[in-house]
Amino acid sequence: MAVTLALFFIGHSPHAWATVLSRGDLFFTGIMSDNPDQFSFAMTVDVDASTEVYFTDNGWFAGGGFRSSENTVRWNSDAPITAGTVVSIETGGGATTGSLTGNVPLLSSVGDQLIAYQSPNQGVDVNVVAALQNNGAWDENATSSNTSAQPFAGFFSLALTPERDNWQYQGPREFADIASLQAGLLDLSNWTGDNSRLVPDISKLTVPEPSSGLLLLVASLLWVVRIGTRCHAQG
Ligand SMILES: [Ca+2]
Ligand SMILES: [Ca+2]
Ligand SMILES: [Ca+2]
Repeated sequence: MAVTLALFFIGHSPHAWATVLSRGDLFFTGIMSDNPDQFSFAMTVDVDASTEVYFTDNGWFAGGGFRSSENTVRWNSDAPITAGTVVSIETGGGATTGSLTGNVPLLSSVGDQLIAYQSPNQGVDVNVVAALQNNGAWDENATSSNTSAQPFAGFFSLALTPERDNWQYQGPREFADIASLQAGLLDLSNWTGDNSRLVPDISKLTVPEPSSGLLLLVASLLWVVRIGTRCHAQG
């Protein structure tokens, strides 16, 4: 019965284990608009198998929603992936980790953007998790394939300034904590921009394990409860 039920849920919930990402869980680490077009991203959390993220080079309208003339590809993790893994997606070359469905963005050397989002209902509802623009500051609106408004205000959307064909994160790859990892990836001084194509660096970013101090505290509390129970039984 249990096996039958498990099979039922596997058959009817293909995304039962998919990780829901928030802003701050995914960051771009490179964008190359000189052939072959390529971009890379990393996640700061472990993700489950069947985690899906859409990537598009469509711009974002000031009033919300995407322009629609460019490409969108859906990436699937296929298997669990540990935090800090860098995934590279190349036009015609596929993904270094996971698999792709749809059309990989064709990135323009006179300005483009990449927006990452999740959509449990295949594009109807859109939860933007990260955005990158290689066209200088975010534009007031998406009025061409080269322009985009900032999809959401604040920390997790990065405008690479000035406009360059290719940009890559070249800062530290080891961090003391998640906050410094996030800050490092969004610090423009850690990025290199060039109108000649750069060699992508997709080596892993080291993200700290969950606090060992917290695990120690839980273990200590369990020990205290156990001793307390024993004393009570003996008393
Ligand atoms: Ca290109
Ligand atoms: Ca250019
Ligand atoms: Ca575009």
